[in-house]
Amino acid sequence: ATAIQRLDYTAPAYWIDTVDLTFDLDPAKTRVLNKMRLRRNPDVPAQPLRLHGEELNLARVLVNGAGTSFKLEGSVLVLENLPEGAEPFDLEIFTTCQPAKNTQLSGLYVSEGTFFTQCEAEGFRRITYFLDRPDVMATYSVLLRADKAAYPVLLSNGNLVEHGDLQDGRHFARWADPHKKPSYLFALVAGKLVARQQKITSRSGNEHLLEIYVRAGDLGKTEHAMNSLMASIAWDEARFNLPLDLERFMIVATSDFNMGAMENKGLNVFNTKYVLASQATATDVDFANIESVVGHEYFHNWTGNRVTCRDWFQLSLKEGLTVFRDQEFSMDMAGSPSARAVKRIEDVRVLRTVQFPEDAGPMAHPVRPDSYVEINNFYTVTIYEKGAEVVRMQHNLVGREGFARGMQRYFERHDGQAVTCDDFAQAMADANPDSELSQRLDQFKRWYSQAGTPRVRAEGHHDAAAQTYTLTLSQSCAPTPGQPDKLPFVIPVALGLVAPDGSALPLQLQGEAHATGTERTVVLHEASHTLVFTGVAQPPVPSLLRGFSAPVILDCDYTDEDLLLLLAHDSDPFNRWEAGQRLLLRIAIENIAKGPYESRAGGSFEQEMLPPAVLQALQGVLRHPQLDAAFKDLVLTLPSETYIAEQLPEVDPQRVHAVREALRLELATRLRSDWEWAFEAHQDSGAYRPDPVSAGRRALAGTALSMLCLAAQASGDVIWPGKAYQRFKDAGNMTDRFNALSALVASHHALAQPALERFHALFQGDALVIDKWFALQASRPDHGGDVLPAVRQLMQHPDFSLKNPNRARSVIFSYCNGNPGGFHRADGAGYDFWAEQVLVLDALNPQVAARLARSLDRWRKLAEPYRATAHAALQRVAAKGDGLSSDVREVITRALA
Ligand code: B3K
Ligand code: ZN
Repeated sequence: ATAIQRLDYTAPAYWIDTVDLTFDLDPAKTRVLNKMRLRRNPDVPAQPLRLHGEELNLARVLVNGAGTSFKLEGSVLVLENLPEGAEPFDLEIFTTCQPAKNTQLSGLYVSEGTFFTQCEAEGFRRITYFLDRPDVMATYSVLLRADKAAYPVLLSNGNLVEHGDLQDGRHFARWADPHKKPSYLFALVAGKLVARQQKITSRSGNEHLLEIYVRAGDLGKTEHAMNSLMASIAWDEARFNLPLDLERFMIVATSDFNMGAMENKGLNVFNTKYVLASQATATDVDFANIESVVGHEYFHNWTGNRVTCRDWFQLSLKEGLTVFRDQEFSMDMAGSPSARAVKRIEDVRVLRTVQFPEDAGPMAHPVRPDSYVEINNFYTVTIYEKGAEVVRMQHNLVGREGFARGMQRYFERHDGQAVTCDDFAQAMADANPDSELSQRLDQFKRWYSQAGTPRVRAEGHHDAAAQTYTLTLSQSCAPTPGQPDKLPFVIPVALGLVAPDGSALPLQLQGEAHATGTERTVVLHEASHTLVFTGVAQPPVPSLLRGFSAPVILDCDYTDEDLLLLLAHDSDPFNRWEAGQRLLLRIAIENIAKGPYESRAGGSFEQEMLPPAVLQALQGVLRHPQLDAAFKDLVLTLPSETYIAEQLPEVDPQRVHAVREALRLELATRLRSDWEWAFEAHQDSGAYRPDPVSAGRRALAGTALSMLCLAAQASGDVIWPGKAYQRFKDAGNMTDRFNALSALVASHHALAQPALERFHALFQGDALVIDKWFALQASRPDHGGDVLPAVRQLMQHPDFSLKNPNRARSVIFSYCNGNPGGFHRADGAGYDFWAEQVLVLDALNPQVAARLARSLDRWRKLAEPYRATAHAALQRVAAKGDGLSSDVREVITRALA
């Protein structure tokens, strides 16, 4: 497979105006008749038509009703003798495919007896020969025929125009989609499903039918998804003036799905994980994820479907923008400023623990990549989450109203088109001509073209005599593969100054007539820039990058006292949390540097690591009368092993694990009575509701319980594990039940085993809950290498299956990606397991295998012996050579490059 280059883009040589598809659905052999109306693109030199196809059996090709000559060049169908001139012509292609054998879950496949499709990015070519590229937009009509008893429900995009019975127990349905669309948005579903239906009237007075299709027993778990869908529709109309443009909007859930969900026009297909929820089976986090994913897919209806991508290099045009929209939706739904801040912290945590490492590793790529081998490898946190940050910076530079104007301009210009990231930024700038975005647009667009995480260094100096505070901000960005030199970015830095007494200082820059406000955004666009604040009597502590105003790493030589001041007083909740994280990170790093823990007495940390002032500050947050429970929970959660590891030049993962575990234990024991208080004070008696406030209370109570079990395990106390077991048995909702189970499992208490058995018996047959059961065991804190054998054991369990992506992820990914202490073993056995699983999965499902292949991205940072064994494992996978999918090969090749 050769790399595709962004700059090689050329317009298609043909346009496809209409597509008329007839499916005779049969799991073993489905027949597909594809009648298209095409015309030559007059702007492109005349050339043969080259259609993509994959794993298809070609039976017939007709041009204007007559047979024609054709060639197959690998997977490409080449037609040379097409009618000349500008007149449209008809092309009819008849193929068959084998959905039951499709384990890749791309194209047309069968899941639990029901047909589903997944076409993004290049799955449509596994259904029929086509110009399978997003800039070819056509009008589709689809006729589905199938056995009526086995497949009573027949769905495709758009409106149902006709349906009825056929001979031999078969029936049919004809669907017509009024909107032009690229092939990646095509979908069909056929099987035994039932629907929750909801009629709504939009603000403009139009009626719509909303439907959520699931398996018969799951109907009771669709209420939250339906509420989320209605809320999404109302939100997009209210905030962006974007209405639902369909009479009928359907969501269908399947338990076999490669990712979260898919925004097919009018027929979204979802992983059951992001649809099904009930108080008894889903956690608060599940409820929140459902709201966010339902929103995300719905928002694609405008940002992605009405305006789509010209080519796949522009993927972030729709993904970054739609993630930004779903983040804003969740924040608006959360309501209070502090609940918004909690959501922001959670989003930034994902960005920094997953995207920053990606941007510093072998798979680093710009938000708009320049080349790829396999596009499926580029559905990354960089395209999605960093892309959303790039949109968020534009939002912050033009303001909320200005951003809404820019969106309006974007749709006025590009509705119905396939466009580029440049087009979006241009519309945003043009709608806000006086903004800093418009003035520095070309430079701002480096966020799309340059990979890597910029670092901003801040240095402050207080001059007591002059009463000035001088702050110098400078930026740099390390080289990434293929990009040795970086030019300066446009970096909005939201900042304030905190006085020693904790108050916010009014801000006045030298040359300004008077002070205005206590917070402002400085736009750093040079390599270095110096600000002089006047009227500053005492040395302040700068609060920088408030709300995480840009996706950068901030280096600032804060003292512990500075950080304690910010943790106690910063008016910006994000930076308040950040100050606490910096303190904890610093303590972790210092102790990691102190040398191998094995060499210390008894292999344990006898010395206390948390200075009294830090402990007191954390206690102050925990006991604070005003702060939200959700925020407290975030402050009291240590930086993850992955995040700590990223800050180190060379990583000994076992040392990181040992130090973090020891810190957790110390936090548990030294704040024991505070945790007891926290647990008791956050018990809810009322009816279960997954809103952010009560979810936050449950989260904090859950953390408290796990701390108390941890402390109990160290002291031999039996009260708290007993309480946890009781809570596990009696809990009225999955959040409390699962938190209690996790507390027992994570503390390695003897009650964990009976609790796990009971849990399994209770939820047998509920796949999503059984996934949690597997994941919990594969991600539990490692003790002396005990997780890997447990993982191998779990894979022997009758409920385990490699073919179901959710189940494979719950065990293998939870271990390889979610459990650094268990995975990075000095004997290399974790890496051996990884190599084994990548190879086995690759034969079944390359997309899932390629995700797993990313677990060793950061192997070069590892200390010996980890580095050498990881390298050997990578080479073992690479040795498969042509036996690998192009997906896995691209990831491994980059890792070894
Ligand atoms: N657009 C899909 C992702 C498709 C992934 C293809 N490998 C889901 C989403 O981002 O909404
Ligand atoms: Zn998306």
